[in-house]
Amino acid sequence: MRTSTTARAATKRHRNFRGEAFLVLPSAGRMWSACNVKVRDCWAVTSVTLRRCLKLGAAMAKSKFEYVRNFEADDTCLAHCWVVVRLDGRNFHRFAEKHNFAKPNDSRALHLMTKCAQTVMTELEDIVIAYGQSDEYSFVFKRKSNWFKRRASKFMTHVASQFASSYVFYWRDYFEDQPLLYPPGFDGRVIVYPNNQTLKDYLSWRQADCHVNNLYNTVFWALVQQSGLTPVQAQERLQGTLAADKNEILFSEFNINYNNEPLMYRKGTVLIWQKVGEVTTKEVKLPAEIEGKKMAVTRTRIKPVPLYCDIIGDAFWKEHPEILDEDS
Ligand code: DGT
Ligand code: MG
Ligand code: MG
Repeated sequence: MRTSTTARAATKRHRNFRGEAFLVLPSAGRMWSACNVKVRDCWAVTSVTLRRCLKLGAAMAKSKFEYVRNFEADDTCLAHCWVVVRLDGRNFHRFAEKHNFAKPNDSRALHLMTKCAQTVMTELEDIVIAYGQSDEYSFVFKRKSNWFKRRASKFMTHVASQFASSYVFYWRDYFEDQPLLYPPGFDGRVIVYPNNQTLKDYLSWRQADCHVNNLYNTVFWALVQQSGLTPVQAQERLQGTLAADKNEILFSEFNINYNNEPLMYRKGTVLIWQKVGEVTTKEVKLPAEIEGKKMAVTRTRIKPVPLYCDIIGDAFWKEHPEILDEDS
């Protein structure tokens, strides 16, 4: 193929998702695809066609429509602050009913949420810790992250879409006998915290919320499922009661010591990066006498690991100082 010297100099080689090579012509950024030419088809493309593409590109670069870019809001998160993205299931009251979630806690649903959060941490960049309970998960990006130039909309939409697609993708691994009846959705918000104390207070607030709701729900459903009260009667019975009263009802009427309830229900799930020894089997190449044999090989990887523990007190932060490290 013969092309003009200018066209050849400015033309770049790229590959598409099928691995096919393309020549990308220099034109206005978003119009590139209109001018792409497959390398293997290049013999059929005349320099006239290329020149036409270049003219179109130049025209688009100076488009009178370009000014609309200025309407895009600047949503850069303040430098050196913690960026938190919190997701919450949309109308999960209904979703839980329709999909027969166990009450008040369905361990399949909670583990699926955690699997999705692990996927988010692994696929996206710069998340140092995540915390989840009920139908929500919070993701904390490191203070000095420059991912997508710290644009809030990029953080939020990437987290929400990765989480939602994972929820559908992994559904069957956790709900073998329960088909997914309709696509779930998640809302997202971005909150910026200026220092370690406000970030720790944020996470404490979410964990305190988990505790208050779970204690209430545990007694509420015990009254309904075991004492036969209607939901309205159970609600009336619990009106005005304090935490101590609820603990007492659980213990005296249902022989339940709330402190012995599973930690995942009482504390929620914390995800942090930890070294994990992974055992894999590998075909051994050498030496010749054991060739073809499989051997167990242990490799160390860093993965988001779930912990079910208190994050309100200082002990957790003293044990894991790297999370709040200045340079994390
Ligand atoms: P929203 O967030 O305003 O769209 O509305 P919802 O319905 O998602 O309300 P929200 O987020 O305040 O509360 C979470 C709901 O999800 C709550 O009604 C109970 C339900 N849920 C979450 N996890 C479980 C579970 O493990 N078992 C059951 N039965 N329900 C759960
Ligand atoms: Mg919700
Ligand atoms: Mg919620």
